[in-house]
Amino acid sequence: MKITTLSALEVLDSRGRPTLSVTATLEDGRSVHAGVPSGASTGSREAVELRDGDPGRYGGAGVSRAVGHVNGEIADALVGADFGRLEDVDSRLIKLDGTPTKSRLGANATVGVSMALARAFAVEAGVPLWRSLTPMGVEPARPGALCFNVLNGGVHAPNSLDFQEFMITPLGAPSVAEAVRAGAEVYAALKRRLAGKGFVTSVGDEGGFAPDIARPEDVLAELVEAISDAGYVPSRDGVAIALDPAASEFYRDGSYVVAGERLTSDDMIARYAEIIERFPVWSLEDGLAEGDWDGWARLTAALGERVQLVGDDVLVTNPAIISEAISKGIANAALIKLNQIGTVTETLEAMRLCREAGWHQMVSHRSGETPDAFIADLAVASACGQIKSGAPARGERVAKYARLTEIEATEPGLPYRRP
Ligand code: 2PG
Ligand code: MG
Repeated sequence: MKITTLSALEVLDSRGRPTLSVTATLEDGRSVHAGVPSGASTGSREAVELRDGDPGRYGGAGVSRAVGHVNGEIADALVGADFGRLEDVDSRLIKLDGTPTKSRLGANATVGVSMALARAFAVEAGVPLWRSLTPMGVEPARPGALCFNVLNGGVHAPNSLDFQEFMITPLGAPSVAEAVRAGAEVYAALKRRLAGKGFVTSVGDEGGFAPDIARPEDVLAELVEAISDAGYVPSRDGVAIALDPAASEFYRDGSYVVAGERLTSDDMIARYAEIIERFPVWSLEDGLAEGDWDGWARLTAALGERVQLVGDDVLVTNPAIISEAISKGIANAALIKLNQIGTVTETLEAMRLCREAGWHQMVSHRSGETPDAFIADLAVASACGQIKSGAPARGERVAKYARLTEIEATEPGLPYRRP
């Protein structure tokens, strides 16, 4: 596969911050695009998102240097070269950058190029992206766990809620289309409930409501009611709940600060045990902070049999860190975000390691998004069964659910995988 042009533009993401839009042209004139996502609650060991730091533009958040790298050095290296596989493109990018964290060219530059070129391979082969991304030996599948983030806190919303994401997962839905319907119906029921109690129903960065409720248990109680109001059963066979407290964000001086209370790792574990007892929570992401590996080991030992424990900030989609965590019994599932590692190939490698260890994987958007629905295809290709893409509302969030609905409609024979 050869490309004849490669270029990037500085465009805005869903938060109104600059990001990259990458375009490549194939030899027959067809073009492919990719939009680069951007996080707010980032892990410290993520690949480096290159920002200009020029206070005169976008308060320093411009990405013109990353854009320049795509249009210059990266285009020079890739345009006209004949690549047999995406792995060859990605290893070229990794070598060209030359740093362990992609800090020279910027992981925002490399991931945009890698995603665009993944699409170029699919277009050239005349197959959908998900088929072209499917690793050898994997049977692609529609994800049976769509995690809709219906209530936002933490750094994604300006309320007093410390936990970042309260997601509903219609695990009992028989199809993507029915899961989307359940997600939207519960979202609407939750809006009615919150409005009825006098809460504002404005939304956070991922489209979930952002009422000023401080205690996570109080939010969970509202969610359970909203699920029932919408006519579903709040359970692991009906509509269940997934949490991402994003605990690194409220870990201060060795304590977790939740609704004004200072808690130890063991207090947090006990609190989660109670939460799992009282509410239909099936998945808990970043329950403890990225640096608290001892706490994570105790959390995994205590709750790992009862609930999915997803590592995000602690693992950052990094194959080396995931391998270490697997060997140390830290978490039992990984969140998968392309821009945390910076190429599609390394992302697939992280997923392969998880599969081989019997770990689940949840493919994820970022809180800053574009309309690009790449992650929907990735979830199908990897057959991981799980995806989170924010609320069942707002264009940049629903683009991913819409893509899954489209894949389901065009390929009804694809197996439907529940975690
Ligand atoms: C997370 C993500 C996505 P961010 O913590 O899982 O929901 O947030 O992109 O801000 O890191
Ligand atoms: Mg997270």
